Amino acid sequence: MSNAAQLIATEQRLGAHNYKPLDVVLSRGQGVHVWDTDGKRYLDCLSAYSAVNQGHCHPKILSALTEQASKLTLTSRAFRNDQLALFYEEVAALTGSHKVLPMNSGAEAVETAIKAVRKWGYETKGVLENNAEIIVCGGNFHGRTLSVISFSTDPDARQGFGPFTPGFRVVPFGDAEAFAMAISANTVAALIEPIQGEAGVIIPPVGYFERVRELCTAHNITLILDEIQTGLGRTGKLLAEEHEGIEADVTLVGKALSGGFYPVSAVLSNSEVLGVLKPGQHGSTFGGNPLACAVARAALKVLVEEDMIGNAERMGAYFLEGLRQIRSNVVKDVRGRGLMLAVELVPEAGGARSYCYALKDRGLLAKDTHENTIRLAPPLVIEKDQIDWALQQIEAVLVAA
Ligand code: IF1
Repeated sequence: MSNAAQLIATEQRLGAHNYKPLDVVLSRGQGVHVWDTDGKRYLDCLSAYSAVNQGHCHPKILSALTEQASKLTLTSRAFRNDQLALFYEEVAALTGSHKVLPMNSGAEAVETAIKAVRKWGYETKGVLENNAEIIVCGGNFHGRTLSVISFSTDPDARQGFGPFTPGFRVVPFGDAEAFAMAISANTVAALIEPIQGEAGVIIPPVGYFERVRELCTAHNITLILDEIQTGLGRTGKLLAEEHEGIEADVTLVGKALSGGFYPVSAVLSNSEVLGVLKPGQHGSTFGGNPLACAVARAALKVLVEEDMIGNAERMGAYFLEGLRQIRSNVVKDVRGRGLMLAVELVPEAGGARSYCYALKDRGLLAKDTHENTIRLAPPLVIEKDQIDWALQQIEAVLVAA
């Protein structure tokens, strides 16, 4: 057995089988490329679900990590550390936020926001204790914790995991009138992805978010945008809300906040929402630790300094146009914003997964989602000739079909 086959067999034997990964065992990454254990190189068109927007093993983030790791890694929030304030300052200045609460995973940031808006609803809006409602959208993906899956509409994510957390109302994504109908006196917040990722890169109709923003303002509802996947340059803007011409009250970021080095997430708030949390009411052992803060500071810095956001906008438009030029019987739709792209196949194509395997054999890694969609989201440092090469591979597998 090859080394890779042995590693796969061991994973199968000892690991919980809560994933079904493509059988490629990676051992190295640099920029837009990753290498498997046999030394074969691939163009990464997933970017760890947009956590490595800055490219694999970015040298400046790496040196921030090693430098900080050799000085101080963790203090807990029982004491202060000399990186946290600087992280706050930089992330707040970049995103125009007034308050920041650091956590680790994306799901934790979502949970944090839910706790904060509920408390805000009781203390500030006057909603009766335990009656708070949060409006969410069908097809959402916000993480894997119990409260978060409580309002998932994906049977796989929910089935067998009840009882669930109450207090959520689900409305169709992109339907502002349905959103308006779901508002009650108990509505404290709306939690929405600017573009639904897991659902297959679903971009809402023009004007949807403008109307949702208006409704939230009119009814004193906190608008929480989950930018964990769409944020930090992925769509060609720092935050995807900029495409909609609106501002959220609470913004959730994670993933690329660390450039993939380390789990770092944050709740960003421009309203009084985070102000309701008092000492002892929320926290995390690792949240806001000096290593996380140093890594996040470097990850944000290179994103801006190296114009990765502008590159995402330009290269995203180029990639999308190239995908649209492909003539294939199996393509149903091509869509995207910035470098968050998707090719949806017709149902008769037999599923996107076999195409992802064909792309893998040609040296391009992409991930299928929702049976028929191939998601394409390379690191934001991708260059034109690399996209040209990717388009050749994608065209080859789609036209061979
Ligand atoms: C997995 C998808 C991506 C997210 C948004 C919160 C979180 C995520 C908008 C939670 C996480 C991930 C997790 C990953 C699969 C993945 C994903 F396919 F499910 F939809 F990215 F496209 N909000 N998304 O997209 O963040 O707690 O994971 O840090 O393996 O579950 P987390």
